[in-house]
Amino acid sequence: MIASVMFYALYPLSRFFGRLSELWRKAPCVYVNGKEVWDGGGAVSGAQQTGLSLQWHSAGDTGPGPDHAETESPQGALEMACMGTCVNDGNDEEAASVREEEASARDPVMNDPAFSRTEGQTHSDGHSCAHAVETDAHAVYDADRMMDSSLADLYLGSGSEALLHTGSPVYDLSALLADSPPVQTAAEPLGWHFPTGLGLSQMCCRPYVQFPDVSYYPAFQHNDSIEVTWRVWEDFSESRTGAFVDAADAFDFSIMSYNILAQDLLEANPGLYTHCPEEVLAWDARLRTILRELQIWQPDIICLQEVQEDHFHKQMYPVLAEMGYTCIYKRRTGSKTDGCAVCYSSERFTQLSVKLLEFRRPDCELLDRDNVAIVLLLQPLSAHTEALSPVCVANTHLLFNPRRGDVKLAQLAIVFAEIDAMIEKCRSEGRRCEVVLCGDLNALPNSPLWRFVSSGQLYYHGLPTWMVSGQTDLSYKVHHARLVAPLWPSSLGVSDRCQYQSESQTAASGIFPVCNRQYSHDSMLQLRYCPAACVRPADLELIPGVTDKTPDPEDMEMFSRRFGLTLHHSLSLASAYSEVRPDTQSPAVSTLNSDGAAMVDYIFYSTRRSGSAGEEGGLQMLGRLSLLSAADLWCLKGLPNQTFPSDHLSLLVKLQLRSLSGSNSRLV
Ligand code: KL2
Repeated sequence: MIASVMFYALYPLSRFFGRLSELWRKAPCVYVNGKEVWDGGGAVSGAQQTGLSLQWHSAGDTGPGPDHAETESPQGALEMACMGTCVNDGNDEEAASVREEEASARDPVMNDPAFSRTEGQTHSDGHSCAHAVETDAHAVYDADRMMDSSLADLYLGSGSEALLHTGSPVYDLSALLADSPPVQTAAEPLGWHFPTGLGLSQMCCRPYVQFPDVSYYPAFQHNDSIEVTWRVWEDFSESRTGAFVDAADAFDFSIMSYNILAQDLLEANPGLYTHCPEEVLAWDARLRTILRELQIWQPDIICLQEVQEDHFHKQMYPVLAEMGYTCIYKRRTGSKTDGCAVCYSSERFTQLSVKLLEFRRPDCELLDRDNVAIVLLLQPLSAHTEALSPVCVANTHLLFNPRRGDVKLAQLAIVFAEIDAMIEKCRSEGRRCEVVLCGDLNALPNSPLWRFVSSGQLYYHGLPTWMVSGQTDLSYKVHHARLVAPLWPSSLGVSDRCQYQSESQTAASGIFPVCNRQYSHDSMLQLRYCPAACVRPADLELIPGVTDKTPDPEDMEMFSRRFGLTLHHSLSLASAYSEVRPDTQSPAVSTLNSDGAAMVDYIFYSTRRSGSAGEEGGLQMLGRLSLLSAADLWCLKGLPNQTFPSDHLSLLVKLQLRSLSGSNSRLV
């Protein structure tokens, strides 16, 4: 009794004195991505980074709130409490892998965890959180356009003025998000961090408040520096190429790609989120955080994936419409309840045309999956609208199945064909068209699929289909399904240059006049030299002059000319994000779950190939919101967490479209 009375009396007192004495004593320095953003009124500490994990609280939780922000922290609500390294035990990797394959008639045994090849990215690889706090020299604050000044104030807290003048402060999403906490466990004690979930149990923690003689934890060392790693705005506006462009001749716009994790998919794959406390998985909380993130950045164009139909129509669309967006939604075919959405600011763009693509083709055996895409042609609106090229925006979520690179490539080819058709349409009107390709491609950087997008060609002949996306390593398998020409039947109407073929072209090519597997004799004859047909079965009896026939080189040549064995597209695209973080060289990831982490989301934009004519064209990247490494994200308890509501991070870039000096500019 006496003990508890003393506890209740002493606890608030000790907190009070603790806070007071904090102001007196040299407070710990706070680093955000290596930059000191707050020294608590004390002297700058020379101490360098320690391992850390993060603790943040709601405004109500920590006490600072708006009126305390000045004295407590410029982040308003960001508090650091626990230090030490979060070394994981490495035992949970297998346990989490309970994914079921997407309906795959041809690959019924899909148990391999996706992303297993992304070495060093899984949370169980013993990464120390110290990796997460290396410095980021690229953090530059860019208030221009990305948000108005009132937002900036809110975002950076009341200290933003000072920060703007003293160096390179960074965006701190949590400050905004925390100001009305979407998810909060009421039971969580102030400043204490009790990690939950697999692999996080060994995270070292320490209390925010020190209890003299009561704490089991080591005393707080005031010369310890505390570092916070965060997503920062990386400014490339200085390094952009080409001649200086008068602001009046340029149209800057921001575009976001974001897989928001459909609630139905989350619930269908609980094994992927075993590390998450229940409250961060609740849809209501995630919705609030997603909308808040959109409100913070207000991208001019938003490309969303995994948008559940009912959630979009009932909950997201009304808010987005209120924010001034026009939205296009396309649900996946079949029984899946999610789809893609593109929303654009009606003030900044007007729609010239739109195409909703379904990749499932009933008459084509290969294309039997339910993924979709949206391809839009948008006209930028400004005082010089007529001088601005339209922008073709494509948004897709390609098939997940790591084994089915063949399907992914065919789906992607349809997207490219549609983009090509839009470019052609512009060309016929004497206009150039720029391109932004966004989405979750379910393929890793440097994978064949990625290289195809980036370089415009892919020699695919003989490539095992699992290798296409780089998500998994199935090299131990004896039998591999391989890519052979033709990748898809000509009845699809898409050539291996990823362009729509007219019916007459399709007929002229003479292969597979119908896609319902009723092939004419002539069609079959044309396939006699395709690589698959040239494989000699091991047990084939040798009958001289009959079964020993090897194709004559000229015929083979003719065959490979017809089926180039190489896939092409005619765009020149650059990826806005690189596969490593520029500061730390650690792999940047865009998605993370219990199975691992990887970069699968992209924003590609059209560029001019260096040295090509029409050098003045193409889009320029002015900046982007940095990604994080897997280690960073595990320090934030993985994804989704209280701040990042999906198992993907949003990608956000700012691009510049230059107006044309004449109508003779060439197309991409
Ligand atoms: O990887 V994703 O998550 O881009 O975030 O895209 C797909 C997967 C998404 C749409 O199909 O649902 C997830 N194992 C794990 N995740 C799966 C599986 C699976 N078998 N099937 C679908 N998804």
